[in-house]
Formats: sequence, structure tokens, C-alpha cells
Amino acid sequence: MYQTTVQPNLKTIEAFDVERVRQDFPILQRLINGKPLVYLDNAATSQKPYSVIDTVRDYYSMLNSNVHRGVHYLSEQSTLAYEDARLKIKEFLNAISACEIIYTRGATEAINLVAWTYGRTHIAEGDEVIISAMEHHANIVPWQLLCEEKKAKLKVIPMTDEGELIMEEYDKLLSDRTKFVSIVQISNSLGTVNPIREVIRKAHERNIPVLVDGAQGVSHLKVDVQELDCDFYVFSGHKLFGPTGIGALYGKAELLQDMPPYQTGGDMIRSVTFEKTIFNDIPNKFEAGTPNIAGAIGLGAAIDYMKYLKMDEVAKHEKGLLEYATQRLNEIDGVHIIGTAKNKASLISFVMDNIHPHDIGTILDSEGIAIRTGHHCCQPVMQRFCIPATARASFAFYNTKSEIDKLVYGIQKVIRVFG
Ligand code: C6P
Repeated sequence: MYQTTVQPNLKTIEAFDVERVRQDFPILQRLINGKPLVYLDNAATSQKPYSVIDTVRDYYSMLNSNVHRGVHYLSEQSTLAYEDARLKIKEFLNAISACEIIYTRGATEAINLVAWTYGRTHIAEGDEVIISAMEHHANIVPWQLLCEEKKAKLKVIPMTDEGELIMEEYDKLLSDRTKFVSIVQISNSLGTVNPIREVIRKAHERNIPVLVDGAQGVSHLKVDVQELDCDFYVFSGHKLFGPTGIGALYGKAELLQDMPPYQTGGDMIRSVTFEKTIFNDIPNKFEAGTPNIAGAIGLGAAIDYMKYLKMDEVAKHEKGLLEYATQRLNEIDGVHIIGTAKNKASLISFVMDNIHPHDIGTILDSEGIAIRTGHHCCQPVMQRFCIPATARASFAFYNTKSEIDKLVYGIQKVIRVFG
């Protein structure tokens, strides 16, 4: 078979070596505004290693053709590569079967899929859906619209000033009226790692299904959907060092089989007459139309790359970055970290006295430092902390302590300019 995934050149690496790993990411060699790029916007999207870039280029150069539709060589090979990538996702999440992995455009589409299929068929007037106070808009709005349509209620688990879920309040919200829980694994605006095992266990005691928004979780934590026992898990490929426009929904097979299709068209049908359509089995039932083939194969390459790196080594390195950055930022007068949960991922949101986060971002950009500023698609989080926006530095395994020193230098420049 044609080799679709370009193998990363990491075989000789015994232990995690950040300088070596950085060489796999061409963009990290760039200058921005005349300075070496310091990329600290990984929660928005992560950078891509050569192996992903080359895999996508090679697919278009050597294999391009549609999947599931041709008897010719290229179509068959494309189909094999596309399905092989699904297997890689299945193994990465430790799902039972590849038919439990549905390709989507990303986490947003995956949550919408569940809300509009499972939600529409299982939520009725008077029912309740529980989310948390730290959700991304992608895990608020689909449930809000569903609840409006069905005359159901959206309930919100509150959080503390540190940005931790108040689990006693969750206990109080759970009731016979609760029909679904949808919860973020790692908050993109605060960095909090939520106790999702406990959230799932408590919901399951009442037979309530749980969706986990793993958009930020998947690049920082080892995910095992069987061990978590979540009913749905969603993530985006572009935050996992893969291409944009591709992601996945994991769902337990019995739930997916029972759900109506999300979109209809080619490939999701078994037979069509003008009188009746019989739908395909999962996963195809949820993949109408020509899919993002190159994206899926590229995501497979990203997962291969992560396998070479090993998640526990990634986590150890990122923990060091978080601790160092927290200590350095806490030393600067006038900087306040928003989100100080005990269990945090390598992401720091902060505000500065009398300086708007956009001004922080602009000055840092002049130093070649990329961070995100704004509400991070979490306006209710900003309302909770009574702030309009934050500056957010989010780290990946290829970041270094010397880049954090540059961030600190940049923040000191912000103070000199605006302070
Ligand atoms: N957060 C950020 O800068 P999409 O856009 O579908 O790839 O992911 C949506 C999404 C859902 N849940 C969480 C927790 C997220 O962080 C995101 C994306 C980016 O924080 C872009 S807004």
C-alpha cells in the first residue's frame, strides 16, 4: 500500500528533547517583526510538524481521489488511508471500535451534531441540560438553542474565584429532570482541568449521558474514553498539531446507532428511492458528502507524531513550563492571573492594571510573541470575573523556558509603554 503518513524523524530520540522537537516545526524557525517567533497561542491553534505538512502534500501529489466511491486504484488507496486514519483516532482515544469515530470539521461541529441529533430526540419540555460556567460558546449555544426549541432548561454548574467547578452545586443540579450533561475537560480561558471522571460518574448514577469537550484536553492529557466512560468525546485536529477543518466525535456505538443523521446526502445512505431512504451504518451515517480526506489523513499523521512523543513526557515538560511561567508572572507588579485552579493545564490568562489586553497583545507582537487577547469565546467567564477580556499565553510541548523569559521581557515593555 502507498505510504500515506510521512514518518517523523524521531526514532532516535530516547528522552524528550525540546530543542530537537522544535526542529520538526518549520514555522518555529520564522522571524516575526524581525524577532524569532515565540508562539504562545497554542490553545487557539497549534503548529504543524513536517510529518503532517508532508503527509498532506504527498496525499495531494500522489493519491488525490474521492473515497468510498471508486474501483480505481487511487480511490481504493485513498479510502484505505482515510479509514486507516480513523483507526489511529480510535486507538488514540482507546475507543472500542473505529465505527465509534465520526469525522467532523472540529469540536464545534461535533457538539452541534450531538445537540441536534441526540438532543432533538431525547430532550423534551421540562427537561434539563447541565453545562458549566466555564464552557466555550461552542458548548453553550447549541444546548441553549435546543432548550429554547424544546422548552427545556439549561442549568449551569458555577465556579469558584479560582476557576474550579463547585461540585456540591453540581450535585444539587442533578435531578430526575436532567437528561444530558455537557462539560469541558480543560477550560480554554482559565486552564482549569476539570474532574470529569467524577462529573461522569455522578451523571451515570442517574443514567444521564455525558459529552466531554476535549478541544483543549486532547493535546495535554492522555485520553481513554473507555476508562472515562464518557458517552461522547469531541476534539479538533488543528489543536492536536493536525490540519484545520478536521476533528472527531467519539460516541458509544449503541448511542450513535440510535441517533438520527445530522446531515443527509451522498455516502450516508444505503439506498434511496423517491419514496424512502435507508441510511448507512455508523460511522458513514454521520458523514454526508465528500469528506475532508486530506485533513483526516493529516490528522492521522499528527496522531502518529504524538505517539512518538509520548503523552506523559509532554505532560511533564508542560507542567514545568506552567510552573515557571506562573512564578515569573506572579513576580511582576500589576499582573493578575485569572484562573488559579490547583489542577491546571499549561495556559495562563492574565490581566494588567489599567492596560487593555489588546494593548498587551500588540506590544508583545512587536517582539515576535504571539498570544491571544479577548474573551476567548467564553463571554460568561469574563462576566463571572467582571473583566472584558484577558491576555492568554498558552503553551505546547515545543515551548521553552527561555520563551517564557521573552514573554516576561515583553510584559515589562508593556508596562514601560502604558504603565
Ligand atoms: N477554542 C481558543 O482560542 P473549534 O473552533 O471547533 O476547533 O473548537 C471550538 C472549541 C470548543 N471548546 C473549547 C474548550 C475550545 O477551546 C474551542 C476552541 C479556541 O480558545 C478558538 S475560540
